[in-house]
Amino acid sequence: MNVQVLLSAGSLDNSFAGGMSFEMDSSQSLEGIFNEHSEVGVLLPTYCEAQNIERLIDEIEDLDVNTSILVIDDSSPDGTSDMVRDCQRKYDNILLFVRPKKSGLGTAITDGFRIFLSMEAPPEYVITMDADYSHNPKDILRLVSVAKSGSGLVIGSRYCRGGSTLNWGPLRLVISRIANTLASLMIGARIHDYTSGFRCYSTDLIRRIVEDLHSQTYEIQIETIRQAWKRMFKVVETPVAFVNRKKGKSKLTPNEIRGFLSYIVSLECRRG
Ligand SMILES: Nc1nc2c(ncn2[C@@H]2O[C@H](COP(=O)(O)OP(=O)(O)OP(=O)(O)O)[C@@H](O)[C@H]2O)c(=O)[nH]1
Ligand SMILES: [Mg+2]
Repeated sequence: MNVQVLLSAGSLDNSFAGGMSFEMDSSQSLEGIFNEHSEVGVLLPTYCEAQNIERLIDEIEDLDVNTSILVIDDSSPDGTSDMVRDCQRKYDNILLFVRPKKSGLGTAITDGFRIFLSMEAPPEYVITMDADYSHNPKDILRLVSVAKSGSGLVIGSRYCRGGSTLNWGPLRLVISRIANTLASLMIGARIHDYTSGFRCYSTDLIRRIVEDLHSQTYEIQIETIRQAWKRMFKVVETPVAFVNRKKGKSKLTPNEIRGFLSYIVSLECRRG
């Protein structure tokens, strides 16, 4: 059954009657229809992805899997939300959560988790992926199938055997490698790629960790692995090819890198 939602403030408890409430303020809105019994929720955080989002949604819809798509858009000035509204006229399984201003990838993912958990029947698995076409939507099926064999968290990995990055400049490669080395030293989860945003989470894992997620930006990627690892969930990798975005601009700014480094430093302080 598909359910229509149009909320601008209040708690999603009323409409979704799920296990967890999700409080919205009057500057936020949730619009669209969701598929009550989807197996896989696909969470797409967007900021200025108007050139990518429609094609990506079309390709996800073409997959042979029962999905609900949730886009978290931060009022992108390029009209990303309107593109998603166009897609909502074509498909009946897309929710759009609009926040008033750019508020960071970390909070977008955590808000998305909370919205899925507040549904009466949350999807069994949640995929997170970039909306810039760096991640191939066809890999979603493989990520889900690995998760089904008992992993709490499956990372679409660029750095394990078989994974790759295409068209990255040397600076980007160095930054990514340093971030991964630091994360590996701090967490030690025996994986190669801590910062990939292409993942499949079991809903059980999300439920267990969501209250402990406090990241504002990109550090969410390692915070989620740390929380999963601490709770002894199985964290595994499956190789993916990451293709540098062809359209739109990167949001990875020095500010974002500072957020990541201060998270790593805070982990070191807690260890010490
Ligand atoms: N809602 C929301 N989405 C964001 C924000 N920052 C980044 N995103 C989205 O998060 C995903 C990852 O951001 P990217 O800019 O692609 O970051 P990246 O993949 O590290 O960098 P490039 O691919 O090199 O541009 C994309 O879908 C972005 O649109 C934010 O503050 N809010
Ligand atoms: Mg990207």
